Amino acid sequence: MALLLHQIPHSPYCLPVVRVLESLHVPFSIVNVSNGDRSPLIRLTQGAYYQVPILEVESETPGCPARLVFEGSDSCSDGLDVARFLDRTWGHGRLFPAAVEGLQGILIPHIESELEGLTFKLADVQSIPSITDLVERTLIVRHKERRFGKGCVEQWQLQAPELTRQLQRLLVPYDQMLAVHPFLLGPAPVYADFALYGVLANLTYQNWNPFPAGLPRLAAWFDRIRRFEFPQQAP
Ligand SMILES: N[C@@H](CCC(=O)N[C@@H](CS)C(=O)NCC(=O)O)C(=O)O
Repeated sequence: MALLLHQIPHSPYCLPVVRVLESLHVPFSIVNVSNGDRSPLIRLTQGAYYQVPILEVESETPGCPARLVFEGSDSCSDGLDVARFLDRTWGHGRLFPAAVEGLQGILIPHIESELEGLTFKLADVQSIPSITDLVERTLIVRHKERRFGKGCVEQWQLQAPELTRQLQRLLVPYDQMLAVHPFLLGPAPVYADFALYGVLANLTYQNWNPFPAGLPRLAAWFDRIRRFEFPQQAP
């Protein structure tokens, strides 16, 4: 089954998908999307979606159209359509084990809202000024300002030390969880680990920011999750 991932390389929602596919030994190809121009995604989904990630799963039956998987495509109420598709198709239930479904239902929204709400600002203040294409940079700033108000990127720059302190505080419980297990909820990673990897890999992408200080178990876990491979299972 040929698999294409439409992504933005530093996106906190795409980094987990790449890491999950690698750790499950699933071959895939990547199409990088411009952050400032979502028109290829709009065309691909015939107007249904403009965000990333989007998975394009080519059918093995000649003439059958490719299947597209993105938030909302499978009507998952938690927005985890892509992650749950990966789990059903290649994960053998290891990303969403029934025993920790409730815990993940609390953890993943915390990671994708509370943590991501700080990490994306710290990443943006590093990444946006480094975009060399004037039009792309201006469109991204405009997109941010429409949502967060004029001058928001400059404000986040000034607030960066305080945002970093808030992030460190929010990460303390994650560091504590790792005192008892090598991964957040047990001996092997579940999707919450990959979601947390996504926000921290976005924060530290291309050394934009250092890994948050004072969290030694989390730092050791980050090293483990970025190299983790699931044992191969018979299809
Ligand atoms: N729950 C979705 C989240 C997707 C998402 O928020 N994607 C971001 C990537 S950084 C995006 O494309 N944002 C652009 C926008 O909202 O305009 C998923 O996990 O697939």
